Amino acid sequence: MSDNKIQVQPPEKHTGIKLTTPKRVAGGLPAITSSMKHVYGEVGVVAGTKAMLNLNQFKGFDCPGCAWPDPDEDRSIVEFCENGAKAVAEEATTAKVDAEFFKQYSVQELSHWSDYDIGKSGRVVEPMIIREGSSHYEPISWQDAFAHIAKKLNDLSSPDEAIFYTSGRTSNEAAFLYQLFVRQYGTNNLPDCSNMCHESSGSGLSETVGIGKGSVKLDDFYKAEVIVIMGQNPGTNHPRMLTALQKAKDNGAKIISVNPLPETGLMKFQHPQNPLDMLGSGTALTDLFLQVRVNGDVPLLKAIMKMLIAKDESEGGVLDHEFIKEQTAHYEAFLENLKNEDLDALIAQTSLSKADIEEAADLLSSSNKIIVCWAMGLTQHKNAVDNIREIVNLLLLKGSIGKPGAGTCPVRGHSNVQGDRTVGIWEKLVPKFAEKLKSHFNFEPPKKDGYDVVESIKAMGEGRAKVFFAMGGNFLSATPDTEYTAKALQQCDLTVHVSTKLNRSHLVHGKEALILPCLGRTEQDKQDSGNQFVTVENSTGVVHKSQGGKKPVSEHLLSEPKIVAELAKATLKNKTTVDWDKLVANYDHIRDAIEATIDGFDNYNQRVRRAGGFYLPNGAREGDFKTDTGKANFTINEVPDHKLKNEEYLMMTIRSHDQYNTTIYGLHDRYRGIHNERRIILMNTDDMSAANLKEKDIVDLYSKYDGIERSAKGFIVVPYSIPGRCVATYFPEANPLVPHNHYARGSKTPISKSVIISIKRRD
Ligand SMILES: Nc1nc2c(c(=O)[nH]1)N[C@H]1C(S)=C(S)[C@@H](COP(=O)(O)OP(=O)(O)OC[C@H]3O[C@@H](n4cnc5c(=O)[nH]c(N)nc54)[C@H](O)[C@@H]3O)O[C@H]1N2
Ligand SMILES: Nc1nc2c(c(=O)[nH]1)N[C@H]1C(S)=C(S)[C@@H](COP(=O)(O)OP(=O)(O)OC[C@H]3O[C@@H](n4cnc5c(=O)[nH]c(N)nc54)[C@H](O)[C@@H]3O)O[C@H]1N2
Ligand SMILES: [Mo]
Repeated sequence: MSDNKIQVQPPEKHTGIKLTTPKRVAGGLPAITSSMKHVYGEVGVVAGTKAMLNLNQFKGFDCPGCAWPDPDEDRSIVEFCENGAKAVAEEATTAKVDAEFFKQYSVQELSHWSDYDIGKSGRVVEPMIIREGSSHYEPISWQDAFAHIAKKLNDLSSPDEAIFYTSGRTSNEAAFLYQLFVRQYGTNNLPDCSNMCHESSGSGLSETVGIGKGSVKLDDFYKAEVIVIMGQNPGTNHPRMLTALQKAKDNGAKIISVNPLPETGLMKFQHPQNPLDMLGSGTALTDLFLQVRVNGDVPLLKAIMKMLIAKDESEGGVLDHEFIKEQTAHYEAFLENLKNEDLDALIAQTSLSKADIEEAADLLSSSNKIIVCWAMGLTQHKNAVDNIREIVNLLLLKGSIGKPGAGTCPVRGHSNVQGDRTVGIWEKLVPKFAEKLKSHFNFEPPKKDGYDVVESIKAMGEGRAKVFFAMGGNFLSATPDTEYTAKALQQCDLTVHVSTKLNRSHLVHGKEALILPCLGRTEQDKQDSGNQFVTVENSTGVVHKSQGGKKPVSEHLLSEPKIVAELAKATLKNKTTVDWDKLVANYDHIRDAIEATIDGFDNYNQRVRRAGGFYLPNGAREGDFKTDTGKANFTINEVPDHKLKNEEYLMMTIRSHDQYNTTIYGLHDRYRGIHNERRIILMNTDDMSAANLKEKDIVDLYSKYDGIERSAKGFIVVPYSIPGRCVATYFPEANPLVPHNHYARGSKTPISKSVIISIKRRD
């Protein structure tokens, strides 16, 4: 029996590491075998095939994997990927977490399981409660669960003592109802996973081009001349993007990849659903790989822009002067600042050679249709917002925004993270939306900004917040500073999770805790008026339908909108001005309410019933920049300086090929050649020799911010191609090292991709 403390981080157990040479080609037959193993292993052959054929088809459900767009028309019969298959298998599993399960295992015992084993335990199939002082969850009826939560909420001395988190799988309908309930209850405490994800993109883009979303459509990829992919590992995290990149290449586009790691998917790709492609050795996707050091992107972009400007001055024809003059602001100040930067000093900050950067500048100088894509490698640093603003500077110099084949593409994570924000999940309440809510629903929404993720952690840690409610997600393991966040959650009077599956946040809980089990994407959702569908928004601003066809895994599950409506009724009673029963009986009514309160949803119910859905308006896409100047803004951004001491390294926390955020599908990082182990640290071989470390040595990791030493122990050293003084570990194992009070300027996203750490070998 393990010790009797609750284990708040993934336990320090080793699972038998095996290393192979990293893969050169992504996709291909191994991707098919791997998906099939996951689906058929979890759900059986017939159910598995049916589920897969429904995925991302016009009439089926939206893949719960990522937010990459589907083709507007002509979808192939199997528009899914290996990791989408794993996401479906994870949800469609036939294993069940029920009253018997919780009777058998105490929370303390479960907390010593690995995240992989916790996930494998199956779907939660009935509402559960753990009462104060108890060691086990026990069943509770839905009615009692809602009454219990309502009482706690109503007993608080202020609604601001409650926090309502959202993860990004929640549909538009559920998210809209949820924020409506929370605002009628009286707070804007609506942190979401976006705070840890693309918040920096939203901040950087809103300020510079007037909309916090990307400007490109899928079709723009097929018209682009150069596609730059920065800080993103699409082979693992957005595999369907590789198909688009392959098509872009067939049309003549060049691809530049900017990444500290030579990620397999970016290098070569075999389309797993294209038999002809399987015979060859795959398409080489990347034309130019820039192995930048961690957080070296601002100096790299500045160096490229300096080269472009110099070339324009000597030869002409490189910059789009007409665009700059007509459509942008603050160019002169930007130019002056950039001219004062020293090129060699910039290059030295990137760990790249001058020749490599010149090659990038050459590719860019001769093209006018450029798309820049990015993901977490850019958004999770102290200067993350600067990263995004610097990308915009580059695109503006080239006039590469607001026209076909060009623009910004922050590739979103969770399948509806973008939609949740569109329909009002935000700790800030935009005045125009507040007015619409007020006039449509006849109540006074709270004005004060609420807590985002890091402020929520602090508020709970300092006893200012006492009830934590989560619509999906795994707050404990996804947020930084695991030990601190665990204490913060444990201090709460009540923690509640609306979840499909068990995770560590259910085990590291408040004085009391509830799990409210909900339907998943793949399942039928039947309400009073009949079967319902929900809607979601992808990375390119397309709103479309999603409808599951599977029989729910248990008759006790409720849909997320139903859970919100029942909780709202129990909490607000006759104080509410909303007819919750009507809204939830037929989701068309929720969509009507969205249409009435949020721009861009005209004829929502009609348009979303068309195959493929509809595009939301996007000013930047049309060259209409809704900023403070009415133009696209150039900005000035500092070069970061981490001042690493001798024994220090810059650590990025990344995803393996076998996980979905905190959900661990398996223990293999197939493309990187790391098998059967997650507690690893990727290191450059020169750094290893300098630190006297060998392959497979076991080390403890420490970070020190604000005088506090944080640690994560028992990581196995893996030699890898990565720039000097940079290291990589997996999230969530390394989250205890990420300080909660260090975050991006302007977006408050935790610095999960540039944590300064030291490494000590175990003797
Ligand atoms: N299968 C699967 N799919 C997913 C997810 C998943 O966990 N599994 N998660 C979903 C979510 S929520 C999200 S947000 C996305 C995440 O998608 P990604 O952003 O691709 O995920 P990460 O693994 O965090 O990868 C970050 C990449 O950035 C690189 N990088 C790190 N630091 C830097 C830097 O300073 N500069 C540059 N240029 N590169 C850097 C890393 O080497 C890595 O390749 O994927 C979504 N899709
Ligand atoms: N160190 C480090 N930390 C990070 C990151 C990083 O790169 N490095 N990435 C950050 C990013 S980009 C993100 S988006 C966050 C992710 O943060 P979260 O979104 O909070 O975490 P997930 O692991 O995606 O949540 C998984 C849980 O969601 C529940 N779930 C799954 N499907 C459904 C559903 O349909 N409905 C409901 N109600 N519940 C469901 C299941 O119980 C599952 O256990 O993590 C962030 N944390
Ligand atoms: Mo994310």
